[in-house]
Order: sequence, then structure tokens, then C-alpha cells
Amino acid sequence: MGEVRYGVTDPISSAWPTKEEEQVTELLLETLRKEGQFESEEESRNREVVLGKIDKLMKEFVYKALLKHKVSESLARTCGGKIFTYGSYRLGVHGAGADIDTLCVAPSPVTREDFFEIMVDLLKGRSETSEVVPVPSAYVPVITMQFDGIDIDLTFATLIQPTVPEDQDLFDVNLLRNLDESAIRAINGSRVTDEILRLVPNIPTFRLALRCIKLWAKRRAVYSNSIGFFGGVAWAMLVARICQLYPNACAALVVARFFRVFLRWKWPEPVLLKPIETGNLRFQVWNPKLYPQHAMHRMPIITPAYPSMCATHNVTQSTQRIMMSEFKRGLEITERIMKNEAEWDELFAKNDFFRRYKYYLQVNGSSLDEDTQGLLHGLLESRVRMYVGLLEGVDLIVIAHPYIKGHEHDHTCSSEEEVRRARDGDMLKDVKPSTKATHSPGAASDTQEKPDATQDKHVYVASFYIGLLLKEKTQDSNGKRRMDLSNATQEFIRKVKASSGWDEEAHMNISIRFLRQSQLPDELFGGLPRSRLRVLSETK
Ligand code: 3AT
Ligand code: MN
Ligand code: MN
Repeated sequence: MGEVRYGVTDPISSAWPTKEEEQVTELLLETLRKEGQFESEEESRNREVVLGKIDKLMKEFVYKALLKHKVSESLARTCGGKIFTYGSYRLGVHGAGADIDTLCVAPSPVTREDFFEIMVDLLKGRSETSEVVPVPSAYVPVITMQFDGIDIDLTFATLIQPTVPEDQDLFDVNLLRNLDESAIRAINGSRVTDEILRLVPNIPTFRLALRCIKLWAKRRAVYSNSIGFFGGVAWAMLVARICQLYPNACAALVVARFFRVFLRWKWPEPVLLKPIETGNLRFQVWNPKLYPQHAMHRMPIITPAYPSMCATHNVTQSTQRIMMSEFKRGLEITERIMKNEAEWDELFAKNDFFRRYKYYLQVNGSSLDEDTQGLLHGLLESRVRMYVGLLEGVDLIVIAHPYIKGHEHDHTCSSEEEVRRARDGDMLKDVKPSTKATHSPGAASDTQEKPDATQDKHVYVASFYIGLLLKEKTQDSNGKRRMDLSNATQEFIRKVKASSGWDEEAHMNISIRFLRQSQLPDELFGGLPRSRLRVLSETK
């Protein structure tokens, strides 16, 4: 067999695994099983059944849409329509309960409007579906739903051709010609995942190593593209690159080398799985020499399908430092694991974000109804990294560390004062939750003669946290430590309120609190009493 070179350089080592390395890989597999990272065979079969049904619905939709466009019935029957999957399911690394990311491809002249009309109706008409939600205005327009209990994301693209046959693939760059941006983004979700799989030498090894890295990244709170860390596609490309550099290694060694290679990586040198295609279409391709904003990417990881883009443009100075220190920890632990001096569990230990810092910022986004809150949560999640960027410019701050998830709350308030406090991130511990029908006696205030349950107001609050690492013993001329966060904070609030998703009319509100570690709400510590935690954090 001839040597196949995967990637943009020769391998670092083509050694085959030793007995010991294979045993450590076996232990990794066991640990991931124990952690519930694999779905049952039944669930897996159910997914295939569901995909089969959606494929049929897709063909029915194409047929109906073509009739609407005055195509004859006999011809419309032959025009096909096909679904493709992408995301974790397509990569074969999804956990139990993960969604199936599905791309629906139709022939011309079927339009996206048809999709959001006719396909939505078809889906709603099925007894297996629930929560069918069309989101036509998303960056990648999508229908989200549950089908037989499985979360499904449906994206859509029309190809400029009269039929989409069963053997249609999406490799040919010319398919992208004359498509609009949304269609290209939708198709590229699938093209990128397929390319990644094509570019790794051993798919089962890649999958096991990627499952390990995904679990590690989630536990260490560095898994989130929108907050400024890496998302699923970026982690997949990093693991794929290691698989190329160690084409015959087993999964355990791939994981260990992952930490070594990316800890030593000369960022901002890009991580590539193949040479960047410049193509002869009009799309912008990642090129730091040509585009100044590309030259600012700190840890560029470049998607392999034309038009190549940077999947990690959100990384900031702080998130880079945090990820690098996690790589260091990962290297130290996996070196011991490979020598049988440590267990995989140690790699997957939960992060100590809420104990690590002395000071935190709590960003509270609140509103008065559930739908608005859903939008506000997403808006804040995509804006927190802007605050991080502004805080990085504050003199005393070394690291502004954003937590990857917002904490969502739903308070029932019986006075304006409570509404105000809830909106400011106060957990309202002293207020008992009241039911809708009867006013809870505990919440009845002495000063109000007749508390009126109908006046209860629901307040929804999403709290995002940023940990602050400050310079040690920095003093100004008066010998005092001073830190002024007000400019950064006001600028951030101004920018959030200027965002397109901000809706003052819908009573969106944003407020920010500066908290000492001891003032963080108990819920962040999974029920452990605060007093004990205080001791823990002080003895560190
Ligand atoms: P899960 O197993 O589902 O948690 P995943 O990697 O499948 O992991 P998602 O389902 O969230 O993650 O996303 C699948 C792909 O969809 C990844 C990316 O190509 C695309 N995608 C997701 N969110 C966005 C977004 N906000 N903008 C652009 N593309 C996105
Ligand atoms: Mn997914
Ligand atoms: Mn998804």
C-alpha cells in the first residue's frame, strides 16, 4: 500500500500503537461509556427511522412545491429532493439526546419561502412532531422541532438544477455558483463535516478521540464558540489534525498528542487540514495577508471546504490564555495516564470556575415573558465576549474569564421592588415562589392588606458570569488599588442596546453587578453550603 499523506505536512510519527497504548485506549472507551457518552442501540435505530421519515417528507414537499410552481404532476414526481446530515450526528460523535442536524436540498425552482410554508405544514401535520418552530430570519435559516422525541434542526438549500437525485453529493464547488449566502452557509455545514471525515486516516480512532476532547472541553468550560472558546466544528478539526500527524496512533495517544501539539503550537499560525483552495468563484476565503480582520485571529482553525473560513474568530486574549492553560493541564494529566499513573476521570474533572477568582461580574438580562427571554438569552450569549474584550483593556485586569453558559431564572414577584431586585440578579431567596391561583401565605406582606395574586409578575433573568484575575499589588501614586470598570461597562451596555435583537418595547433590561466570590449565589455550587466553600477557596 502506498503512503497516503493526509494534511499539509508529513506525519510526525507513523508508529503503530503499543499493547500498553491500546489498553489505555480501552480504558478511555470504558470511561466514556460510564459517563453516558454513547446512546443505546434502540435510540440509534430510532434516529435512522426518523431520518427515513424526514427524507420521505422532504420528497413530498418538493413534489408539492413544484406543483405550486406549475410543474406537471408527472414531471414533479421525478425531481427528487434529498436530506444530508452534518454536526455531531454526521461525525458520529453525538451523545444520547443530541439533535440531528439535517440539511434539506431541493431542485429549482423550489424556494426557501416554500420550505417555510409547505414543509412546516407537512411537519405540523404529523403526529410524531411537536414544537415545530420556523426561524427563517436566523443566520442559517432553520426549522427546529422534535420528531419522535428527537431534536431536529432542519436547514435548507435549493440547487440550481432541475432534479436532486438520490446519488447527489455536495462536493462540487460549482454547485455554489449563484447561490445566496444563506444557501451557501447551509450547504457548507454539510460540506465541512464531510471533508473532515475524508481528511482523517482512521475514522473510528478520530471519533473516539473527539468524543474524549468534547467531554473534556465541556467539563473544563471551554466549549462554546459564541462565548469566545471553540465550538464543535473547531474541536473536530483540531482532533482531525492530530490524526493526520499520527496516522496510525490509537485514540489515547491522539488525545495525549493533541495537548502536546496545541500547547506548543505557534499561534496565530493557522491549523489547516488541507491547503486553502482559492477557487474561481467570488467568495471570500480566509487570508490574513489580504484581510486585516483575518490577521487579528489569535488561534485560527480553518474549515477545509471551499470557501474556507476561520471557525474561531471569536477567541480573545483571555479565552486564548484560558484554553492554553487547559491544554497544559491536559498534557500533564494525559502524560500520567499514558504511564498508567492516573485515570481518565481526572482529565474530565469539572472546572472550578466559581471558586477560582476573587471577583466576578454578573451580567443580568431580564424580561417579562418567556419568548422575549429566549431571544435575550441568545443575544447576551453572543455579546458577552464583547464585554470580555473591553475588560481586557482595563489596566488592572489580567484575565476576564467568561463562563460558557448563562443561568436562567424565573421569579414570581409581588411588588415592583421585587421586580427590580430580580432584574438586578438578586436571587430573592427570602421570597417564596407563589403559585398562580393562590397567593402563598409566606409572601404576603404585612403592610399590604389584600395581596392580589393577579398582580404577580413573572420576571425572567439570564445571568452570565465573568471571572476577573487582577494584577497583583498594583498601586497608583497614592498607594491605592484602583480599578474603574465603568467605562467598559457602559460601553458594553450601550453596544448591547444598539444590537439588532434588542427590544426595549418588549421590556428587555440589562444590569451588571460586581461581586466578590463570597457573594456568588449558592446555586452555582450545587447545594454545598457557602461557608464551607469560603474556607475551601481561602485555603487554596
Ligand atoms: P451537539 O452534539 O448537537 O451538541 P453539534 O456539533 O452537532 O453538537 P450543533 O447542533 O449546535 O452542534 O451545530 C451543528 C452545526 O451547525 C455546527 C455548525 O456548523 C452549525 N451551527 C450551529 N450553530 C451555528 C451558528 N450559530 N451559526 C452558524 N452555524 C452554526
Ligand atoms: Mn448537533
Ligand atoms: Mn443543531
